[in-house]
Amino acid sequence: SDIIFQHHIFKLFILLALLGLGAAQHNPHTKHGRTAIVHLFEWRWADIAAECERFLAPNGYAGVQISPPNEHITLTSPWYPWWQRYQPTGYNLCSRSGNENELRDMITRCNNVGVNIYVDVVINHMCGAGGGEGTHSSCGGWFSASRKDFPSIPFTNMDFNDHKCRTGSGDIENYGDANQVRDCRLVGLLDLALEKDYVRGKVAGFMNKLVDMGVAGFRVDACKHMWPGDLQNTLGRLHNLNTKWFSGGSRPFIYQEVIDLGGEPITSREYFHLGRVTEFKYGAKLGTIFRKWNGEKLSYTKSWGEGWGFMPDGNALVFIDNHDNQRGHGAGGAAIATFWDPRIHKMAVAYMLAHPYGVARVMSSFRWDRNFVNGKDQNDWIGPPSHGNGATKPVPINPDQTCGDGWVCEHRWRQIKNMATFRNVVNGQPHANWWDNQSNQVAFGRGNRGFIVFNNDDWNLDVTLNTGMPGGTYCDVVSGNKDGGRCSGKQIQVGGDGHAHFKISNQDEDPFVAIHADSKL
Ligand code: AAO
Repeated sequence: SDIIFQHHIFKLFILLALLGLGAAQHNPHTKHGRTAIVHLFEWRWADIAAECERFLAPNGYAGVQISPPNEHITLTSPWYPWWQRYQPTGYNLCSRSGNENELRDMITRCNNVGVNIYVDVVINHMCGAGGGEGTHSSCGGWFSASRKDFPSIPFTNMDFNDHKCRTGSGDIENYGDANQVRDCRLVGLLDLALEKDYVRGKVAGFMNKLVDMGVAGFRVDACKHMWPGDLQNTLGRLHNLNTKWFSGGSRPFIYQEVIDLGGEPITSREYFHLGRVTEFKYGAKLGTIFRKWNGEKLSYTKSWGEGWGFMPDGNALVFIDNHDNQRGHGAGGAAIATFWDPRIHKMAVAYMLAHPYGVARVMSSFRWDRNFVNGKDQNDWIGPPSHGNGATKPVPINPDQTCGDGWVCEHRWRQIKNMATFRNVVNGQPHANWWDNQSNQVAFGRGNRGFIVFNNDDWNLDVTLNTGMPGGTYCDVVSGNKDGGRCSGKQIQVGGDGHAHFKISNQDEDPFVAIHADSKL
C-alpha cells in the first residue's frame, strides 16, 4: 500500500505541474542568481541600454521595468506631463523614450548582459475621452478621442465599454461597486472592451510583439479595472519567451497593478492565478514604521510579510515607493518613503532588499520642483528632465557615478546598490537570528550568508548579537564598499561563535549596518 500511495502522490505532482504550466507567470526568469528589478522611470531606451551594460549587469541588478513603449498622446497643457504615457493612442512602438529600433537595440543589449526587460503595459484603456483629435501623438498618427477612433490599431467606438457602464458621468464614481470599477472610465480614460475577442487579440498581438523582441514580462497597469476572466483569456494568448535568451517553455512574468489596502470589494486575491500582484500594503506600512507614525515600531516587523496580512509570498511584487505614490497619485499618502527623505528611504529600501518576502522592485526617479498648496503638490504632473521642445534629456553620469540633470538614480546610491548585491548573496536563505530592543532597533540574518542591523531609535545602539555567520572580518556595505581586500567603511569582527559587536550612533548618516558572505575581507 505504501507503493500505491507513493504512486498516487507522484500522479498528483504531475497533475500539479501540468496545471502550473498554463498560468506559470509568477517567475521573473532572472539570470545569474540576480534578484532585484529597478524601475528606470521615463528613461530613454538608449540610456537604459547603456545602463544595463555599464552598471546594472556589473552590479547584479536582475531587470528593468521600462515606461510604456507604445504610441501615446502628447499634451502641452500641462506641458508634456509624465502621465501622458498612460494614455495610449496606438500600439506602434514609438514613445517619449525612443523609437522601435532603439527599443529593440535596448532589449537585445540588456538581454546580452543578463538583464531582463519588463514592460509597463497600459491595456485597460486608451487616452482620455477629452483628448481631442489630431496627430498630437508620439508616433504622429491620427486619432480621435471623441469618436473613439484609433485607426493605427484599429479600435473604433465598438471596442469600448461605455454601453456597460452604469454611472451618470461614465466615470468610476465609487470604488465600492466592482461593476463600475471594471466597466466605467478610470479618471475619464476610454475603457476598452476586453470582453471582445477582437480587442483581446489586438492587445495580445501588441504584447506578443514585445515578447518576440525578447522582453521577459510585463507590469500590467490598472488591473483592478479589468475583469480577471478577460485578463486570463488575453494573457493566455501570450507566446513563450524568446528562446534566444530564455529556456524553452518559459511563460512571460506577469505582475499586475492592483491597489488593495483593504476596504474595497475588489481584492488582490482575485488576480493571484494570473501572475504576481503589487503589494501596496508593503510600502505604506514600512514607510509608516520608519517614520514612527501611528505608534508603529520597527520591532513589530519580526513577523514582516504574510504575518502582517500581506498576500502569499509567491504572489507578491514589493516596493517602497512607485512612480505614482512618490508624488501623491495612487495610494499610500504621505507615509511613503521617497528619495525626498533619503535617510528614511535608504533604510526602508535596505529592509526590503534584506528581507526574503516577495520579488523586490527599486524605484529610480527624476527630480521636480514640488509646490505644495494645502498639502497637495501642484507640480505632481511634471515630466522627466527635458529640452524646451519636450524631448526627454539623456542621463549623464558624473565622475562620482551619480547621475546629473535631475535624474536621481536611487539604484546607484551606494547603500541601495550594495543591498541589491546583498539580496543576491543571501537568495534562498531563511530569515534568521532576529533580535530587537522592543523599540526601533532590530537585526536579522539570512541563514549564514548575511546580517543586517538597524538603529531607528533616538539613542545609540551598542550590542553583541549572534549573526549566524562564519567568523572573520566583514566590510559593512552600507558605510562603504569592499574593494579587493580593503573596506572603505566600518569593519565588523565576527567571532568563531558567530557573535559580533555592533555600535550604531543614531547620528550616523545611515544608521544601519549590513554584512554578507561576499563582503568578508
Ligand atoms: C490624467 C489626469 C486626470 C485626467 C486623465 C484623463 O491626471 O485628471 O482625468 O488624465 O484625461 C496616471 C496618472 C493620472 C492620469 C493618468 C492618465 O496618475 O493622474 O490621469 O495617468 O494620463 C487608481 C487606479 C490605479 C492607478 C491610480 C493612479 O486603480 O490603477 O489610480 N494607477 C495606474 C498607473 C498610473 C496611471 C494609471 C493607472 C492610468 O500607475 O500612473 O495614471 O493608466 C483608491 C483606489 C485605487 C485608485 C486610487 C486613486 O486608493 O483603491 O485603486 O488607484 O484610489 O484613485 C487610501 C485608500 C486607497 C485609495 C487611496 C486614494 O490610501 O486606502 O485604496 O486612499 O484615494
